[in-house]
Amino acid sequence: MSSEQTAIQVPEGYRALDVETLAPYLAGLPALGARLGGGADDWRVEEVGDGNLNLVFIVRGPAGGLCVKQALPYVRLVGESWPLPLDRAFFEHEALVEHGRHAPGLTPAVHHFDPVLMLTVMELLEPHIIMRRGMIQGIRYPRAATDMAEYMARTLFFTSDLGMNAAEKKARVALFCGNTALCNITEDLIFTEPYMVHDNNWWTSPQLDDLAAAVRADAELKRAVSGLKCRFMGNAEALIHGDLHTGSIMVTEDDTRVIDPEFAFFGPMGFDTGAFVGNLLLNYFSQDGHATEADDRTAYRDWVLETAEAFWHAFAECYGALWAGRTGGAYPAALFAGPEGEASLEQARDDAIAALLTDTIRFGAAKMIRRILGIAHNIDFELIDDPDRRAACERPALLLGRELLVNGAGYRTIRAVTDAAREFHARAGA
Ligand code: SR1
Ligand code: MG
Repeated sequence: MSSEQTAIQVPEGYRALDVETLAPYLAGLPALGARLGGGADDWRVEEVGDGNLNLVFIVRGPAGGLCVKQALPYVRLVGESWPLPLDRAFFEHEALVEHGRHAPGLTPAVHHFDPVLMLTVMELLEPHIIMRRGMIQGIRYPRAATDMAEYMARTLFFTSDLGMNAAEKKARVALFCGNTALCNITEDLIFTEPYMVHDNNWWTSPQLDDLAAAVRADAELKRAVSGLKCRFMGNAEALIHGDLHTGSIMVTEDDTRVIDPEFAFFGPMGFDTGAFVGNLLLNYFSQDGHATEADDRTAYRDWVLETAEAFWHAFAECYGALWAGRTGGAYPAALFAGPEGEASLEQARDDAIAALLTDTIRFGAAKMIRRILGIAHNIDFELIDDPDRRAACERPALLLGRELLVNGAGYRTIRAVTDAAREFHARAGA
């Protein structure tokens, strides 16, 4: 637990629900009851949360289903010894609604928010599964790259100073500044703890002891990650999701929905784009650990990198097109009139997208490192039972993370990044 975290007061009326008490609660909300059909006795409730923080219930009735997510006043992964404010559910609901407005069809529909119980009732996404779980099984998602590109281009553009009125944006920045506890988790768990001796850290040991020690002794890397942390803390560019790994995406082969924006605040756009790319790279390196005699996963590994490339190209195109259509207060049309002005504006847009690629690469790299050395790991690696086999996958991922975090500015295209992944993978197998 961080020194900044203190005991949390639970507001009057708050109680954590369970499989017995959720149905009577929903029965008191007729609009939700109607979606389920029948009465409380007809509803089946399961608790299915497998994330680090919250309770998640699925409720099914004769007419349909619902998903209910409730914040617990502590970190579920650790227990009551790590208190966590319930108001993250408020920020999550705000972000879900706002992102849903900007990226229609790419988030779950929200049916209800309870500000006392800190729970949100949403559309039950079926037959969707968590993208990370599908990728571990080697399932391809043909729409994921372009859907995620559209989600990020639209949510980031329309909540930035390009797409939003200045006064309105400042009011939203002020509101989301309240999500300090979750920002603090990111600041500690991603940008600080993996680079020092800390009780929260763990890794595949003893196989990766040498790399963990090398990271702690790496002054250049620590300088780079601290600079990045400073950008995370001080750059209120857009309303970011804040935890956009492949566990926050639900998919079928023809539908994509982004869930769980409880870490949302106004931060650097590259933190979201980087989360997605960094987690694709982690999955790429994990594939050898899931290979079988029937499928060595070579073709799937290629698909994962092609997805990262397709994502970035589609993102740059969609974000660039939005910029061309509406530049808001930051680049006033009056300053860019005529053919020369238009060319100059195009240059500004290309420069901004190039800078965003650098942020994407470096934030993505920080996310790779934290998932191997920090407190919260990815099942992409954790489901590889044999620790030698797991470490053999994690080692090149960690080395690439270090390279991209320190030298990310030198990678001018997404293809340069995926080529580096291929090279680090090949070198590890040699
Ligand atoms: C203690 S919470 C650890 C992680 O879980 C969430 O998914 C975020 O990634 C956070 O950093
Ligand atoms: Mg989450």
